Amino acid sequence: MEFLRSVPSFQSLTEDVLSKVADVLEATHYRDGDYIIRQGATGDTFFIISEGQVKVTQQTSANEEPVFLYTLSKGDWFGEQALKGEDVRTASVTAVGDVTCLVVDRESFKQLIGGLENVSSRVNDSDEVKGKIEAEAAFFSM
Ligand code: PCG
Repeated sequence: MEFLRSVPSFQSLTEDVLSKVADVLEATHYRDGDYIIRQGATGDTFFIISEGQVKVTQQTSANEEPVFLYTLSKGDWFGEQALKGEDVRTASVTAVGDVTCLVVDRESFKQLIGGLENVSSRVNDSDEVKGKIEAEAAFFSM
């Protein structure tokens, strides 16, 4: 609970919602180099980093090397893209050293976290990715 309360993006969640999140999440451990998420795979889980660091990489076309995008660390979260619209992972996420993530399933994410403005609209996507995500969102809301 204390950790969840300290996550900046969750500041606006009530104690009640936070304790529900605490009830449903599962702590999962990863070792250096483990793939937590593979781009292109389907996925229905949301991750909050409680220990360690992860690396986000993205391949923009099939014959190109993945490009390094970000390092995320304790208190950061990822995996929300596949829970909105299409369930395809838009980037790969790998562990850098030992990592512990708190994992939330799609249904709980939708009920408890998905409505947060700062979670539903990630600002750091490239225009290309943003366009793709918006197009998908528009398609699925028709
Ligand atoms: P998802 O479910 O597509 O799986 C990969 C995750 O990487 C993605 O959700 C985001 O949570 C996370 N991520 C972090 N930074 C970026 C970014 O710049 N672009 C994209 N597409 N995903 C990012």
